[in-house]
Amino acid sequence: PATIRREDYRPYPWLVPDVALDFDLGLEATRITARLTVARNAEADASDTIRLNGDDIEPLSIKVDGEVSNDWHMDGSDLILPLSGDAHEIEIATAIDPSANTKLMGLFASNGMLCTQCEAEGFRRITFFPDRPDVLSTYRVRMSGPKAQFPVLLSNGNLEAQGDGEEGTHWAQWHDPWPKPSYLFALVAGDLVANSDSFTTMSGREVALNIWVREGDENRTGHAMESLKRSMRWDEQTFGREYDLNLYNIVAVSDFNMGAMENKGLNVFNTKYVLADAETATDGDFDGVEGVIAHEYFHNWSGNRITCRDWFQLSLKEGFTVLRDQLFSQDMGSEPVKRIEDVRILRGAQFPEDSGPLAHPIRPDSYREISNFYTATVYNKGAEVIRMMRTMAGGDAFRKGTDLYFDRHDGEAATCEDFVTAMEDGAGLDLTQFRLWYSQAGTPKIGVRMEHRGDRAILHLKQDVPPTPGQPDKAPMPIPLRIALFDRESGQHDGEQLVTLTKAQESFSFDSISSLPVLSINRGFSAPVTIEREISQDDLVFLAAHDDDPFARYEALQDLVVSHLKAAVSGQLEEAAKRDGEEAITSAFASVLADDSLDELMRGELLVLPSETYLAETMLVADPAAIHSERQALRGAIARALESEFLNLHERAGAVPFGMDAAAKGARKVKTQALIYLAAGNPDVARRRAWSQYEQADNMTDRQGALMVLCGLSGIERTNALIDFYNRFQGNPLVIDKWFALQASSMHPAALEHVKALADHQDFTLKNPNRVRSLYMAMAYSPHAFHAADGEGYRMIADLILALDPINPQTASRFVPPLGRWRRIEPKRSALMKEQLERLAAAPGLSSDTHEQVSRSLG
Ligand code: BAL
Ligand code: ZN
Repeated sequence: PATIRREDYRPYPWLVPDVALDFDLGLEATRITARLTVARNAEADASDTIRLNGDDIEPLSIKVDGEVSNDWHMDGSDLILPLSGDAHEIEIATAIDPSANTKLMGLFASNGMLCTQCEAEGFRRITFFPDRPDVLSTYRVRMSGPKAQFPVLLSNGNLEAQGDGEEGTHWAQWHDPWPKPSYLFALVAGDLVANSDSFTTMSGREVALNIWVREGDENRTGHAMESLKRSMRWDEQTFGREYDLNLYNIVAVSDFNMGAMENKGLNVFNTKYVLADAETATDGDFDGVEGVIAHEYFHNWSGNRITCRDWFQLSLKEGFTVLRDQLFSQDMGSEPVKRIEDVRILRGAQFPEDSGPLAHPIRPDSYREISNFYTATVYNKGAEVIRMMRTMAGGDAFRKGTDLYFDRHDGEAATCEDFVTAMEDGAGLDLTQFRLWYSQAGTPKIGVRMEHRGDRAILHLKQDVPPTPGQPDKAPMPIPLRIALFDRESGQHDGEQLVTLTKAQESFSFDSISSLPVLSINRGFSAPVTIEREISQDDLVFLAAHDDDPFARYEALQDLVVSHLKAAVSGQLEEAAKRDGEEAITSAFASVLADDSLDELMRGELLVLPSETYLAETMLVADPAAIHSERQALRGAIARALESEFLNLHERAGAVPFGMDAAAKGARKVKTQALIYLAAGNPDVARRRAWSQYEQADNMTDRQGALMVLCGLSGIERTNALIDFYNRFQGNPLVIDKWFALQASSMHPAALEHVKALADHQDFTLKNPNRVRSLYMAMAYSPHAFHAADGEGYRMIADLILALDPINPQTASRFVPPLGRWRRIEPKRSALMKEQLERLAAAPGLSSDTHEQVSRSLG
């Protein structure tokens, strides 16, 4: 398809106030009759035709104002109808085969049920429609189908009527009173059971809550239900947002491209983000369920009540909703730990995007396939940008800004500009320069130097926003940095301050400072930037031990490790200097292990080494093999020096009984961390400990942690644990996904061979996105396997893309970005990566999704 540009936006010439849809349901044949009332849009240029988008469908019959029309034509896959009057009724019939819909966009079959996914452009695969987010309609949906096969019939809004039909059929009619764009339409028909509950809103309205799953899964929906109720209460208390229907349905499906979808009143979820119990889900899975349930719920206001004018504004709803779910999870658990996890995701997924060929601003200027722009940049950097506004405004003023935004734009399809303006008016900020965060891509690099003169400390800051595709020159942006100046003697500071760098270079002076302080900067990760500070190893050790901002403390430890590993990987580190570095890091880790003031969750975070991907990101050109071996060597050195501490930690944590409280979760986290270190320092001890942790586990967190460590080691324990795990959980797809992923991402030298064998396993299928990701995404993001020196990892990913693309292009295109890193990898591997991209580019019949990613990656 052609490139679509933000600047070309025009309002749609027609309003479509009402839509009536009639579905005659069947897994292999579903017939749809759509009736649209249309009226001229006075705010748009007049047109004597109407363009209705279609994709892979044909009109079976068309009526205008009740009369059969033959006066239409197709323009590509769009339907064009002449319309002469000011208002009309259009009726169109289409038919589709949901069982053949392997793209999982539009109406598709999954495990004998029918369900929909319409964001971003799936509705056009059901019927012809102005499939764009600024056309808002109320929907009435009638569906009928065989009662035995589809006892449950759901759509958006409220159930108006239902009844039995002829020959074992039944029907239901739903009405959604809230005008919505087509991407929020949903329909589900299947044999499902519900976990039902209710919630009383702040104005005293009772809302019925249902989580629909396949029979047998209902006892694993308790955590999702509790998370939903907590989200509803939190959004009332924190953002003043109340739910607006008397019914909230969630349906879990096992074949799904995304994590979940916020359709009005009828969320459709990947089972991965609904089903959880201690036996089959890790603590991380529980957190994932809570976060995604909250995210989709929060969309009811940030996304549904106020939607996006066009898809360039995607971050308006996604960035804001990610921020809202992050703040919610911070409030539900440990705020600093959640912040560290979110920054780790940003650095692992978004920083590489921002520094590579796919870099784009959080509000992109052009696209060919919008599905390629559901990115970490739009979501996670988008959240960081709004978080910066909150930091600059303060919590209360920020709330005034969001209140104004919700009031002003309720019921509209809005823009990012609308949000920023509401924030200016409501929170009292001047965001003139700040708007650059919406238009400029690239992660700013902040140079930091501290100077002491007389009784003043002077902080010298400079910023550099690197060039990105299509944006060679950047203007300086406002960078809000929370800082503290520590006195070396007392280990204290006089209070945190916010400095905002607005120029390319700027100095900030602080009075009454008697000696050169130790600078703690970007506390809480107040700006999504890279800090390049001139700082000694001693000062980092100081901050790693003393900083009272937990994020900054974590960061000091990370910096200590990153600077050491960068030097080690460059090969410029003398043996003695290497030993000094290892000793400094070891002693910092010893302090972390011994610090009684830390809770175990935080200790667990502090013990995580920077990922190989993040380390590569800090280097202009990375050698993945050198990074892997130096990182493992450092881990081994720490582990050998602190073996008895890690053994003690493993034992102490192992004695904590199972529970879902923070202390028990923390114990599980450090338990597996201890095993990871022991595996690097003393594999024999680790193997025995891991096997016993595996065998004795009464929960998935411990079991998976032990299996992960065993997967990276050789020996009979590895084989036995893998066999046991498979047999124990056979028939539970989400757990079998783990079994695939643990092997594919393992530290084992033969990981790639394991992936090849697993691709032939009876349980492997390209038709299920979770399964594909569990094997191949795990491998593509495991640098050790993906970057095999002979290029086999690259070949395998390219082979996968070619095999998957005809089945599910949206999921296939997601595998291109790892290959797109080729310019930042050492020359030999770089050439092999590029070769695979060129092979893909030359492949006939590539989908537009994958083609766009491949050509941008080579461009
Ligand atoms: N809107 C797509 C899924 C999500 O971000 O919630
Ligand atoms: Zn979302």
